[in-house]
Amino acid sequence: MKILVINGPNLNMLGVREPEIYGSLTLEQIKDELEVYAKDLDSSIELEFFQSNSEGGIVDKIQSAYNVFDGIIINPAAYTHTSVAIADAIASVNIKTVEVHLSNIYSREQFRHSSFIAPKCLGQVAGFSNNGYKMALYGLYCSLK
Ligand code: CA2
Repeated sequence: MKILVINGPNLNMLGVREPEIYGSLTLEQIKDELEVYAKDLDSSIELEFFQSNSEGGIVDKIQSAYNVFDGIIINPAAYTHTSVAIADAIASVNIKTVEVHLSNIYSREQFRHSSFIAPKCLGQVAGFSNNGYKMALYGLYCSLK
């Protein structure tokens, strides 16, 4: 089972600033932790990680997943609240996708309460910091196996 994990803009800065909102782990540490979790869950799970600060880069990566990956986990970061292009890309590849947010976007500013991405997804996990990626992987795994 091949799963693509996509992280959007500024998430490469995790662990550097705002740990009270996003947790203290770096993106590299979140990646390492998810690799360990995946191996424990099922040794046949293969993860690939991708981070981009650009909307086009994320759209290109989603398109390239067509017929290659079984599932996608995505934290679209700020593009969650603005990107029709990423939402359309997810719909176009027909790959089961789970949206993840480190913070609880519904307890923050009003503009973070809406997601263009969520309606194209199997589900959404928000507010559980780095553990959200593990929760998303478990949900995706159960729905794919
Ligand atoms: O809670 C999340 O995971 C978000 O996707 C994070 C985005 C935010 O725009 C979304 O509304 C919710 C922001 C990512 C910015 O990452 C930073 C990392 C370190 C320091 C500052 C920002």
